Amino acid sequence: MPRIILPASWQIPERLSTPESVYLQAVSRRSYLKLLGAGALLATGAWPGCSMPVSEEEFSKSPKNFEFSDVDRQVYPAAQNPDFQLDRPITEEHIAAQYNNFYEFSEAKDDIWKRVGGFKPRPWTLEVKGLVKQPQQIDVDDLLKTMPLEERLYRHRCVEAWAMAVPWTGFPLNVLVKKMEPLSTARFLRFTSFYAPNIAMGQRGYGPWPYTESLMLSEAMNDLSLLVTGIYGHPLPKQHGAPIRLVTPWKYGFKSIKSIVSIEFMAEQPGTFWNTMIPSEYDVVANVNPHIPHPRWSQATERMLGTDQRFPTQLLNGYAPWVANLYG
Ligand SMILES: Nc1nc2c(c(=O)[nH]1)N[C@H]1C(S)=C(S)[C@@H](COP(=O)(O)O)O[C@H]1N2
Ligand SMILES: [Mo]
Repeated sequence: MPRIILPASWQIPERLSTPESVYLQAVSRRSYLKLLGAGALLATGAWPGCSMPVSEEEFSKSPKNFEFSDVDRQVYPAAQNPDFQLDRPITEEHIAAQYNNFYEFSEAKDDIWKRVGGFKPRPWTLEVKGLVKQPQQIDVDDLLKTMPLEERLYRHRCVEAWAMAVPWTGFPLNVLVKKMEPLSTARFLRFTSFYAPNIAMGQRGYGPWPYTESLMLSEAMNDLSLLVTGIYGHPLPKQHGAPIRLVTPWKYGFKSIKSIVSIEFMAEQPGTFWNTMIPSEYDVVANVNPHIPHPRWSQATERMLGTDQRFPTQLLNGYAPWVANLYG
């Protein structure tokens, strides 16, 4: 495979760059051609697969990408937890819903919402296994009935330097962990996403599919770690990771794994999707840190989706009061 020379990052406006996909593009011939074409198009300001979001009105006419199950109807909207306040406006729903990272469906961000139609998030079973006393297969509806759902306003910071601020609905991961009774040998959790290359075209391309992520048990037990089933007061649309995803707001967004099918308790640090592919760019711990640049761009500031407003990046994404003690 020839080495592909990418345009230097300063040649691509940040809003047009797709850094997490560069490696995937470099290993797939179809995408390689797309990339070369893109290089030529840069001069004209066009960029394939990167269009403006449609208006709120137009968006409201498109398929919603989420449904309420009978249980959902009883639990949404959940009460907001006042402990989590924002220092910036909430990102508009139709903006967040049109700009996603979900490589199972596309390497672009602006068309995930149009490509998830074939994905069926119900019925859905979450398997909890490994070093626990109570391994279980749990139907997501049963989880919703038994877990303490709440709404939290969280900032979300992608490693690519875009950010959003959204109301998630979910429950603390530590509630589930305690119920499963981890053995004393358990030190890590491995999260695995679904695998269905027949409907998720991206999984036909290169990558250690299915997508996996990990947390230290101590991180999983922190109150900030949230298993999320909803956003903006309703169940998660498919593009946001229906029916259940992780959210760890002090870490870069790639840790917030979507559409989880299993959580395994382990003694050793497991391999993870991005870290396995590009360890130099995607750290396993991945705590937000303005002082440690990504090898190809600065992490000093972040750009809010929708407004393009820039904020200085905060250490641990502003969540140091909750999590700094985890890292000594
Ligand atoms: N299964 C899976 N989970 C994933 C990803 C992915 O490609 N596949 N992308 C991650 C990245 S890089 C980010 S920034 C967030 C984006 O979440 P959002 O699209 O809901 O904003 O999802 C994360 N979870
Ligand atoms: Mo990301």
